[in-house]
Amino acid sequence: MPLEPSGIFIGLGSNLGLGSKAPRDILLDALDLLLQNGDRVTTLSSFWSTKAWPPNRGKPDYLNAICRIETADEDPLALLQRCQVIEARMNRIRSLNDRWANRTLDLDIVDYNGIVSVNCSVITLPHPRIAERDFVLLPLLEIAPDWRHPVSGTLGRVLLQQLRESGNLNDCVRLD
Ligand code: A4P
Ligand code: MG
Repeated sequence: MPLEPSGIFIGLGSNLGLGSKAPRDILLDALDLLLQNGDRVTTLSSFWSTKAWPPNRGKPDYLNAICRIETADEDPLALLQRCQVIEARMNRIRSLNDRWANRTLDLDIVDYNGIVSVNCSVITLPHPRIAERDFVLLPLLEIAPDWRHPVSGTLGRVLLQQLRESGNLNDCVRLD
């Protein structure tokens, strides 16, 4: 049975300030810039303070959130490009030698209306590591409690429970 389109969800993350801006200011600016691009933010999760993954590498904690948006177009690639322009405006620097480098802003398209595009070189939908990440699932389930993984059809809350049972939790604290 085909899944109902689930909406467009963007993951926001930051573990590095920019000048006088703290990660929280950067995420708020990013939401503003999404709006200025015509991407209407309809729902925003809480902000979560999360331990950097992979663990034990001395990286600062992240601030993570998820928003649901509505776009004027129906084009995931165009959305990715808009997200990358926003990342660049926040001085996102991609490190060549550290895959998990600290970053001022990471915008990931977590789910685009349930589209599945596995192993595409430019964009992978849904984002490939959702099921392993409580820092994605926790805020996502806040705003979409009945969300299902577009590939497996498994409920997000079941994926979270599986993470709990495997002991692979990341220490996430919901902020007010
Ligand atoms: N790309 C492909 N598919 C997508 C998509 N669905 N959304 C491409 C966004 N981008 C997508 O991304 C690498 C390439 O993936 C891009 O060229 C894009 O075209 P990137 O943003 O340059 O690099 P990245 O962010 O390091 O990669 P990725 O895969 O987004 O990394 P992750 O898996 O998000 O890991 N710990 C905590 N606590 N919180 C975090 O948010 N984030 C990361 C980044 C590591 N540890 C973390 C967190
Ligand atoms: Mg990214």
